[in-house]
Amino acid sequence: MSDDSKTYPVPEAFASQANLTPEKYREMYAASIADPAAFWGEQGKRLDWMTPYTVVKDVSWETGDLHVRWYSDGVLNVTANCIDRHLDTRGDKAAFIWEGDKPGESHTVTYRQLHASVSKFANVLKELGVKKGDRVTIYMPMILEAAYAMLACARIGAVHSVVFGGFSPEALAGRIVDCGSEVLITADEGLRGGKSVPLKVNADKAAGIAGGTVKKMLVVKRTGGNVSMTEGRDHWLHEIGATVSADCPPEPMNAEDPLFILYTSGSTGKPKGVLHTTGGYLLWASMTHEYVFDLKENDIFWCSADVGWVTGHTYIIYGPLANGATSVMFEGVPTYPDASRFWQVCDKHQVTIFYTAPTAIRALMREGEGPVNKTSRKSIRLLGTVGEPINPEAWEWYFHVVGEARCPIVDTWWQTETGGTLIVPLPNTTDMKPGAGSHPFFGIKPILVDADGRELEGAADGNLLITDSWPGQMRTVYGDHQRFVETYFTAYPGKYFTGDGCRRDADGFYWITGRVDDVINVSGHRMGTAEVESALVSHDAVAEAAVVGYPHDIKGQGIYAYVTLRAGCEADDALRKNLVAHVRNEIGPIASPDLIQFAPGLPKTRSGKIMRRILRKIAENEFSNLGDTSTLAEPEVVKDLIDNRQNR
Ligand code: 6R9
Repeated sequence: MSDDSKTYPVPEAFASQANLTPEKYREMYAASIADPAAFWGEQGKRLDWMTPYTVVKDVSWETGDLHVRWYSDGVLNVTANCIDRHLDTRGDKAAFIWEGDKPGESHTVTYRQLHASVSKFANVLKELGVKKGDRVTIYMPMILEAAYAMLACARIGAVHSVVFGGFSPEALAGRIVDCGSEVLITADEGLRGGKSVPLKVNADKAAGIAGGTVKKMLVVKRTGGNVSMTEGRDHWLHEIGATVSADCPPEPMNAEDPLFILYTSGSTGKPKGVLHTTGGYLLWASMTHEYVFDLKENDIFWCSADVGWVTGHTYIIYGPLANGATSVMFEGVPTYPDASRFWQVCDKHQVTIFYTAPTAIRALMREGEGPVNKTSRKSIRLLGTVGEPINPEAWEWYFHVVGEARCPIVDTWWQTETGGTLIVPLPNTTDMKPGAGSHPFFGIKPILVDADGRELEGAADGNLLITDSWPGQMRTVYGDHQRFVETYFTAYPGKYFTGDGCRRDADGFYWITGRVDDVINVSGHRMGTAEVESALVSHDAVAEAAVVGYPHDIKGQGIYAYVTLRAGCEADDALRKNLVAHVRNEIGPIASPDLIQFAPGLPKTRSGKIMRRILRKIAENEFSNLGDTSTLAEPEVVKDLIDNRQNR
């Protein structure tokens, strides 16, 4: 359990060199709230504009006329900001230090080299016919070409949609079709934890499922594994790359032109294409990266996320590069070849700021202190976490064992939708409470409300809303503005509903308590229960399925599936295995159910709605207090569910 009263002061050695102070934070925060247009007008100057903006904020959160625009008459290019403007002063500085899956394989890319590689890649895309505004899907392992591909799109004004390399062909195809992406960039194979991932094979299957949408496929050679190339459609990057010039001027983009789409799970329906635009997003990425991580010119920053998630977009690519920082890009996994890999990489590259997910911390914690203690970690001065609430035990371990009580921890709360961090204990501005997201970033006004939308004052527990826009906010759901309005602005009109529950303690610290909708957070990855359910019912044996989360030691939440079978189907372990394989096939390994319970029936209301509250309680092993079950159509199904529960 979290303990409100347990606090740690910022370690002295850190405090004495920190960029911020509590006073400075208070002053800037007050200014950002008192006059947002003036504050953001000033902050916008951290970017280089081809045409400066005169309008700062043009936002309405009224459901009838919902629009979010920042710096809307400004013109800029993201890569001019992330690369070109650093060339004079940082041309020979490392932009990326790439560390391969296999220890010993690493290399460094300077800003000047990055400029050449991205320009070439952009010219390759032009050769393939990609134009400003076109959508390009990127399905790649964690290799530098993934970064080049994203930046090449931004250079010519194409809109990238990165799909995590662990997603299945089905999931990839759905995302390709949704945004009408005619170009797909992939690699022959990925490499993770010593195993190869058949990306090109998956991409071929996805192109087949997407039925003619994919006109061109650009393939990067990573492993040299054997793959088949479709004549006329598929091209090797190294072949076209050898023919194009390394000169590609950055395309002038309006601040509100789309930069990328990133699909994320919600409580209903298929994943939505979260759309971010050029100016406001880049500003948010850059500013949060600098302030949240106390950034200095000589830092070596490492965010261990995958570029397939928003954390990779903002804190591997856009934030660090906009700030001219050096960042580590890691192809592998925390436990390969063994559980000290993270810390060995920190020592090897002298990482100063390390940012990872609670699920990785818990997995490493399970291996004990040995793998940590055999490394030095002296270079590290700041630690960060993201993706899910961090339990105090994991926080303490991260602080004491990994950071030797020397490094503050920034627990960054944010979402794909928010573009970058919104709630965080900014370094050296506050005492730290293990597990607390703590305080709002500049310009962010969080409030807590009860189920009826009444604002709660003081110490309270409720739903977390944000009351005003910030530049990094998503602009729409790609192709479905109404869904944007309905998902985020309808339950509490005029305010942004985060989908998260949150507690504010008596000292004013915010503690994120987790999703209050039908989204579960498995190892920091968002899964809509509806997606897993629809994958399950697409199996011939399944009549009906209901999926809920349950507490899981390492993953944070595990996936618990209740399944009713069609008549004549045998409820046995073979079918269980079969269903898990089916879901992996439909969505990907991250959606694999951890527990499957076969049930003769599911608890439903008389109007036929599945009572998830009851299913959640049983999955959590808290069935002694199921609340009111009198509205159930068939109350007796509950007894069977309890008797046959899997989570004992
Ligand atoms: C960045 C990212 C967003 C959801 C979010 C919340 C959970 C993220 C958290 C956290 C507690 C943190 N979440 N960071 N919960 N403390 N520091 O993860 O984006 O994949 O869209 O997930 O993750 O529930 O609503 P995304």
